[in-house]
Amino acid sequence: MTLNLLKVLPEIADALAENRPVVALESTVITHGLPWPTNIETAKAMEAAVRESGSVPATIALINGELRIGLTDDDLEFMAKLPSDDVRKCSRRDLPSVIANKGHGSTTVAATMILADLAGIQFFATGGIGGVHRGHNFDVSADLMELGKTPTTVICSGAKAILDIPNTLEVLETQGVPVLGYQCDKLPLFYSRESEFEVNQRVDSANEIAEIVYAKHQLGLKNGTLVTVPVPAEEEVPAGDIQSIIDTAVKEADNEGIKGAKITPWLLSRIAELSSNQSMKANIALLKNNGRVAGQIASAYQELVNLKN
Ligand code: PSU
Ligand code: MN
Repeated sequence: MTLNLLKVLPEIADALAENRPVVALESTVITHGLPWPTNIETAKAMEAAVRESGSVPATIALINGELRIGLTDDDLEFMAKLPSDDVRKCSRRDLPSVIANKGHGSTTVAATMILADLAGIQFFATGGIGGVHRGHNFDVSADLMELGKTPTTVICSGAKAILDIPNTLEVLETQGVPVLGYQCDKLPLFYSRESEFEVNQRVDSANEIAEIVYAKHQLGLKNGTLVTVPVPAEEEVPAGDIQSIIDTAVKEADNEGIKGAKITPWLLSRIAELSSNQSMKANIALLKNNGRVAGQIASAYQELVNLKN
């Protein structure tokens, strides 16, 4: 029933049927996270990075109400050029109405986790997850709840400092989500390689992550896993350089009364405006790097499963 709703690209359907590694990618970063043409260039570079590490990329979105698992180059360009008002930023709550209205929708971390899971894809690479908003402790991204109940492993660079990081970690703890640090002990802060907050466990290789995800699967636990990967050192923007820009943007958003689903995209574009190209470069570099690491983890997991069976 559900599977009939999904339109899976043949290359991805074949890979899944043959137990080859596949990595899901989200589309809100394309429609609401980055401007044209950086968005399409980055989306393609991320897909290429997944391929280079031996996995098949599956970018997820809704086009005319169809659930697309994998986009062709034409689909990607179509989504990347859509004015953000013509495409719904879809979290869990938005999926039914966009399907029913035959609308266009980009998927957030929460919605991408759901659709990847329905398609049988276990690993998903993105930039940053949503979290608890600073000064608005009831504005908690549905991403955090989704991580508590959908078994997708999300590979990202932590969360942006636009968020309340300690409270975001508290919610993840309550939701039972392991926060793993890929070759790091402290939680990465998107543009910056580390924060003052410790991850639950440091992991140094894709194999180590595969073992943890496999053990969780064997236990029958249905929650997700968060793997946090620091931005490559050459492209890092030190916290001191970006912090005042982030603080300004958060204050302005408050003054303008920006709320709900609009706040994350608003802050992202304001920070891009207020900062030099450096922040954009970090953003692109970490997305590509996360695609590469996710491809390695998905491959390691498949090898482990083959070995155990
Ligand atoms: N953080 C970023 N870039 C992004 C997002 C978050 O640095 O593009 C997007 C992701 O798709 C994430 C969503 O799932 O914003 C969270 O939005 P909200 O806070 O409204 O749940
Ligand atoms: Mn919110």
